[in-house]
Amino acid sequence: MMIKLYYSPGACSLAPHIILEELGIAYEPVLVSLKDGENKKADYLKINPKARVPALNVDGKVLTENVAILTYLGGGYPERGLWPKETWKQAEALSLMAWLASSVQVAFAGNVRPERYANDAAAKENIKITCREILLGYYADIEKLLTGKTFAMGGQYTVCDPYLLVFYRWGYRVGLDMKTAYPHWTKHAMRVASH
Ligand SMILES: N[C@@H](CCC(=O)N[C@@H](CS)C(=O)NCC(=O)O)C(=O)O
Repeated sequence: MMIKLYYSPGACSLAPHIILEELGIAYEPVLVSLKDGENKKADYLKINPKARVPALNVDGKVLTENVAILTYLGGGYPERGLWPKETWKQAEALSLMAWLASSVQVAFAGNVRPERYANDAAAKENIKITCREILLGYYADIEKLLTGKTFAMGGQYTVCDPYLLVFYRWGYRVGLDMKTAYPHWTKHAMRVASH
């Protein structure tokens, strides 16, 4: 099997990147530098017309979206135990990942790149402020979710955990004092980093 992961340092592609390393399977990491705009170049658009990372190429077929890639990697290697066994737990993992992708990441993007959603200066400023408030609400939800838990799904480390680490690291990018504000999430991040 030939697997390639298209990634950019620090981007949300970090989650499948960590999982590929943990699975210990052969794969080729392909750098698509977002800061150099490589995701918008013709060569990459042929791979992912959405111009985003991550993208996973498996034997010539391309999968995009973290939720799908993480589900594929977790569920595709059940013996590695990175994906819940019970359907209900799987649905819970999907629920968390879908929320991270469709709500938390979108609020983050509105805070750091309001130009994605508006072109008027006052509107952009307003989106930035509003999305920051929404993001802080979501971060508080994550702190609550991780309180009293070893990993996001409970005792089992799953593909959801490195996905949460992405947002933990991004907290610093928007100037949050993660250690002080989110002690349970901080412990979780340290557990994930040393897993
Ligand atoms: N919904 C997608 C979002 C992917 C996404 O937005 N990736 C960012 C990096 S974290 C990106 O490629 N941004 C490039 C850009 O906006 O130009 C997913 O969850 O995979």
